[in-house]
Amino acid sequence: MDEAAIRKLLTTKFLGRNLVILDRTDSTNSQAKLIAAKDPPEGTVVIAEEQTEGRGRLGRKWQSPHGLNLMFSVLLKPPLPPDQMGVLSLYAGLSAAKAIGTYSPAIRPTCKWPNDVLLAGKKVCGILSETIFRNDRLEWVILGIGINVNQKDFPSEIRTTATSLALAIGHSVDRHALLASVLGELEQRYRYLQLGSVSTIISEWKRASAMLGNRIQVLQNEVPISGIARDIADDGALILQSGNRELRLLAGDVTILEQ
Ligand code: BT5
Repeated sequence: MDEAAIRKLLTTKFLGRNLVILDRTDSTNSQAKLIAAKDPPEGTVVIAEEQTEGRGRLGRKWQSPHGLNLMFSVLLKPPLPPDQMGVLSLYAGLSAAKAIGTYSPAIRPTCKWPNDVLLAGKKVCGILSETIFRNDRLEWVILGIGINVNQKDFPSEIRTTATSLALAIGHSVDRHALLASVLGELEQRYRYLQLGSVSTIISEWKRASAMLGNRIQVLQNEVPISGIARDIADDGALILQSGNRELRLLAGDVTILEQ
């Protein structure tokens, strides 16, 4: 990634104005956490060409070869109460989905609760949102975003579930432009977080979602719960109707059973 090329394309005021570009690192989220301790400007972005310990949720791995995809972390300080942290993954996924969707009218990226963006049912982007609290106050949010951009072949464990933007549209994509576009989409929606107007983000997320109204299965601590995905609450919780019970789920892995 070339810093000058990114700067030329950036339309943002603060997001990505301080850029840290690394060739090979453990995890951009871990690096962002170290940088957070040094009082960086809000909107600092850490990018890597390769991660040796790229992370998903619950200690899972994020796999990506060198130089083909986008892996970056954004440092933000949204004035959100601790019980609304669930909105952050939705906010980041929605912004990534909007940027990905500009590449072709033939593709329609959809958001899957809580942290995925799908293209034709396969994962093209994952979000890892982490927080740093000091004295019970939210100090930093680290939004880690991984997007499969130009990768054409995937390791066997994820071959049937992963896809890339290049695979979906049939040609490679300039990663600098996609990064600038995701940062633009994030910044555009950031004021809703600043104003505490999370419902605006949730409404937009719901319109971009592929799962509301559908029968799904949610895996929580290895326990499967199935039901109809009814709604997303203002704290980002999934409202699942399971039999005659309505459950509020704060985390889990969703499989869409019927659309
Ligand atoms: C995620 O976790 O999807 C969050 C991924 C966040 C990655 C970014 S990259 C920049 C920043 N730095 C980091 O260290 N992380 C963030 P989760 O929902 O738990 O999904 C993880 C699962 O997705 C794995 O267990 C695999 O099954 C699958 N997976 C791994 N790599 C993938 C890929 N490149 N594309 C699609 N699926 C993948």
